[in-house]
Amino acid sequence: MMGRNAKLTLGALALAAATGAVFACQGTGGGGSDAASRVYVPPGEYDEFYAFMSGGFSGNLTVHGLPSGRLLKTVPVFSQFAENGWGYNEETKDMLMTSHGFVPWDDAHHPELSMTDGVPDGRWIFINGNNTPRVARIDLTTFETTEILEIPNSAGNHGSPFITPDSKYLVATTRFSVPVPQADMPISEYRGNFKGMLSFIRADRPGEMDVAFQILVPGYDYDLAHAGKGPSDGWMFFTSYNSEEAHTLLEINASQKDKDFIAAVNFLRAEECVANGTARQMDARYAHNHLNEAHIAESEILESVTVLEPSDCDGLVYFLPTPKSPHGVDVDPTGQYIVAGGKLATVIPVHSFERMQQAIEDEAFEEVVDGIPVLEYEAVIAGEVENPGLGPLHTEFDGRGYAYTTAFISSEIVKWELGTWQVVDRIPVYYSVGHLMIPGGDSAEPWGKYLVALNKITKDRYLPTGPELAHSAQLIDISGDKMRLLLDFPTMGEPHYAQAIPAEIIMDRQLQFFAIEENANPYAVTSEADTRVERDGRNVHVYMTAIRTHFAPDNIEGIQVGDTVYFHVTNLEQDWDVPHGFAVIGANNAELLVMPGQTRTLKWVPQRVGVFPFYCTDFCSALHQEMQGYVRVSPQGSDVPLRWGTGELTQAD
Ligand code: RUQ
Ligand code: CUA
Repeated sequence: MMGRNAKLTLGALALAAATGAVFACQGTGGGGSDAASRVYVPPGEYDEFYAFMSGGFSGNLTVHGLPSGRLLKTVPVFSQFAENGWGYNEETKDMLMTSHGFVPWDDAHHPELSMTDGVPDGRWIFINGNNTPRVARIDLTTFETTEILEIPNSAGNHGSPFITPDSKYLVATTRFSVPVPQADMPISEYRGNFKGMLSFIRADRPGEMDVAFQILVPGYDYDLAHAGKGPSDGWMFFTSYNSEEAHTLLEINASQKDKDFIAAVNFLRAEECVANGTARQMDARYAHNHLNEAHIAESEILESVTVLEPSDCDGLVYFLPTPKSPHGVDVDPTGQYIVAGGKLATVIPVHSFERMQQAIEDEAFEEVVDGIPVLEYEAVIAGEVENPGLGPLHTEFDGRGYAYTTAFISSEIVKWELGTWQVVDRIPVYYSVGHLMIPGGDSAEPWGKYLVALNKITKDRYLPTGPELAHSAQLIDISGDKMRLLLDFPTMGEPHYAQAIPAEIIMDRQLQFFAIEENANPYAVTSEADTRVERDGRNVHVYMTAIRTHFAPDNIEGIQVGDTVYFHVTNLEQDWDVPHGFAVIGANNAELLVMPGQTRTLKWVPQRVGVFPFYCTDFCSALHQEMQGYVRVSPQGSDVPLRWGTGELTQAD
């Protein structure tokens, strides 16, 4: 009963925080007089950081500049995106294939930059799909999703895609335990029969993401993860809740115990056990998709996966008792401290990696669960941060010895000192903050100048826009002793997590156009002389080029109702920032947006007789409006010959 009452009180506080009542007396502004100049990026100048925000239920990733908060780009990942044809055009739709078929949506939570020596290096950014378990790689020379791997034996890929300091592995955990392998069984038989899975994915070989091994663990809910670094490199830490193994009304039934666990996994030990033949191969079905050399998606279904059980591989997994339904787990820049965000805890527990190793050596075990030793809390804890705010969730670090934790219920960021565990500052945020982000703030070397609070509830912060408001990010200056709120800016979808990197690390690596002589698309044409239309039964292939300011061919005749027409449009431009678009009336997918030097294909099935225009959708030049053409569609079986061209039409043989 006690737990239940406590929860009601927390609920009431959450409501108060959400409506701003808690902080009404403190005002809702921020900054001070020079806040505007701190975030002002004069026209023509660049932002200092790229920030990558997850798009939550949009399935996308958005790119913002900091400190301005300006939206620079939306990168479609687990979604179809009509703005540029991603997931609609013939070259990219296989990126969204899964073992469940075509799945053009997901719930994207945690962007994670690749790292070298524990520091973000700007090669790639990864992001998870929560719902149909997937991880994606985005290439940061093109800002394009180039690879997606489905995760087998997983349900709710939340704790993902946290990466090792050398980018060798990223991890993926199952939030929901399920029967492994999947089976038709009563839900009431959850306890002991449903299992969790911790997946290690080889991440440092583009185009070859691969589940290196999975670790079968008890049927809890595995929530988040972070890799060790420095002395703790070689370990991965995962939070879990529901160690009660409840299968219904988790809000009550999974909050019974004082402590749940952080699972500490020695993945170097896992590599040994796999090499020793301790693992087994398990049947599975999961998709691996990537853009090949021709920049075309290839999708394959994989059929087996390597699974390790802790009871067969001693020293692989240890449980660290952690109060109370922990959510985030964050490792400080030195790699010594492992910080948990116990959603319902009254303190922030901080474990010591050194003490953990000692406890393992001393066998200071409370018990052993499914072959996994549970270390004594007192033996591993380094300290507890008192008075951390209500509902601590996530922590990041500034590299100067301070940690910053979000408090969801009391809507604040709490700054505290590593080692003394003393709270040194706190600042209200608006409202109900989930993640926070400091550029490099989960790495070995944070760029600790700004902090971005990613807030769940917006309420009165922006002009109202009906029932749904944009989510709100808040930029906070952390360069001094006191945190200062500088800026609010709206975000797309629900940004759970974000990461940021100094602009100079990636801006000079940007690809400005694709070299036309390297275009390996089988339907590419690299000169207008080669443009043509070919009929193959009911399929018609249009080999088309676009250059300022015309398409070739721009007139096509001899198409028939019931044909499937593929417009393969090659953009012949070899210059930066000159995409051409292509749209045709009645296209029931999207337009194409074709980058310079690239080929993209739109499928069109004309339904009626007539003469139909197509046009360029991207304002590419002064005569962009002239960039148009016609397709003549005749009845099925018509004797109108297949002809195409610009000016006089050429006829097919
Ligand atoms: S999770 S706050 Cu994926 Cu914390 Cu959103
Ligand atoms: Cu090409 Cu507008």
